[in-house]
Amino acid sequence: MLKIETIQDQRLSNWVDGAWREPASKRWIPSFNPFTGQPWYSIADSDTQDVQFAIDAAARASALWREVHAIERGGMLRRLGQLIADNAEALAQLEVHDNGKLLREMRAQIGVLAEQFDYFAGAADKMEGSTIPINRRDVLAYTVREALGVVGIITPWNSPLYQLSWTLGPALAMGNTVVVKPSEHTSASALAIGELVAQAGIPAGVYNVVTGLGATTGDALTRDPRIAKIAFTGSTATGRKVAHNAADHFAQCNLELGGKSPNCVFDDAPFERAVNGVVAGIFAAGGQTCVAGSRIYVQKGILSRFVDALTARAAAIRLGDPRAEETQMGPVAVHDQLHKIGRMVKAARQQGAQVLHGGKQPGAELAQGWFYEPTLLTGLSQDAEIVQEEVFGPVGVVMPFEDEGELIALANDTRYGLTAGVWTQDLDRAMQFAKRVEAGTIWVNTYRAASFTTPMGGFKESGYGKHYGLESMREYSRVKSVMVDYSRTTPDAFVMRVRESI
Ligand code: TXE
Repeated sequence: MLKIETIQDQRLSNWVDGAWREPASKRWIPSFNPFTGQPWYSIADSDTQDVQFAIDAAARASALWREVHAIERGGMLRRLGQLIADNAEALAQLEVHDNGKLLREMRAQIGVLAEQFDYFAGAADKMEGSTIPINRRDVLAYTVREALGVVGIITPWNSPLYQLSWTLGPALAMGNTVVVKPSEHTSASALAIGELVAQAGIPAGVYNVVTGLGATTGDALTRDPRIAKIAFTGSTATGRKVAHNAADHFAQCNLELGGKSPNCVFDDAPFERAVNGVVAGIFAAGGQTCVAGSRIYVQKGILSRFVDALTARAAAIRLGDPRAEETQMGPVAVHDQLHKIGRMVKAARQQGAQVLHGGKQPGAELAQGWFYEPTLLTGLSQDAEIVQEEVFGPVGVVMPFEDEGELIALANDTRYGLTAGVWTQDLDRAMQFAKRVEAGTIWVNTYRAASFTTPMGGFKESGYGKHYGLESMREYSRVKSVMVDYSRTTPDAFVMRVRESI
């Protein structure tokens, strides 16, 4: 399997039909290590021909893979999970070099990914259909769930393996084949999985990776009529383009897009837990997560005490080498993203934001990497850009609220609807929040809790479709109804009537 030592300064080709394939385009794109700010390997800049070549392979393999018995498919996926566990350290190192995630966070995450493949392996042979009573003797009506065909997977740079796996598990378990277009900033781990897929005994062509830019490689993937479904994780703006392209050939979409999630603290919240939850909500992974709790609403009775505690915690966060055990926050994964954060904070300042902590890049010893300080702002109105738009960096905005009614209106005052958190000891209040806030996941006295057994996915402009759980097995399958007439008589009056009406 690819390892950091073997890919350093190398050109990585596409992984198609079970082997490395040089791109027909003959073009390459450098990929950067955000901690050093230096390029460290190149990926193929695939053109339409390269994408079509991968889809050809996936379409051919589709006919075979859907016929492999679900129990056998499950067995192969279980082996893939085991191989991921066996190679956890190498995969973790790849991700850390590619996007600056903390090494210890990646080690934990990859352990969970292995379990996740095991879960979907187990689900492969459990997607039962139903038998349906109908108004006719000796006719059996039943449903089966079958594979969709070729699924296109487009992933972003913030959690590349994680966001690949939440589609890959259910898509393969249901008998689909895939063509993956990882982010041009972080393609190594998706390519590395190619070799593990082969080692797991999964046939060539079931898993394919074409790398390249979104506007060319990604666009070509979403336009191909042989793609039955696109699973896209990324920005809302790109998600809209993907959905338009998919509509042209009636492909389904699963869109996991941006967020501007509210994390809301009532006066009666368990104080320390709420402080921890709010800090982790916005600063985990340097705020580069779709579920970041970037709007922090605090009830007026505890506002100043809570803000003091939060500011002290933000100030204590240790930035540094993502590989070091003591580091609590690594660099921003993508250089343009660093500029975006700086620009949005500057605009917020011009709109009157008070900076409680951070608000700039750190100096001296971290200057070579793409770092931004953990930042807390306050004093902004609800319509400020930074309150309404996703920063995708370590920037939280603290805002006061009076009562439950006002809070729910503020929490819902956003075009996004991915997640929301509430901290209170009042059960009725928590349940009202869960009922009235428009978000795909609600967290009560916790934040960021996620499990591959529980469906996750946004509302509103955060997208549609679900990851995780049996819900995601349904997401990558279609229902077929079958009616079998086993009567020995000529069609009765009922059937004739129905036939005439069709
Ligand atoms: O995302 P894009 P980017 C948000 C976040 C960030 C912003 C931009 O706010 O600042 O998006 O990040 C591919 N057709 N999120 O530019 O452009 C692209 O190559 C088909 C939130 O990285 O959405 C990459 O593989 N594909 C998000 C993927 O889409 C296209 C995570 C995501 O890229 C394409 C990431 C096109 N026309 C960013 N254009 C989250 N909420 O998790 C691009 N791509």
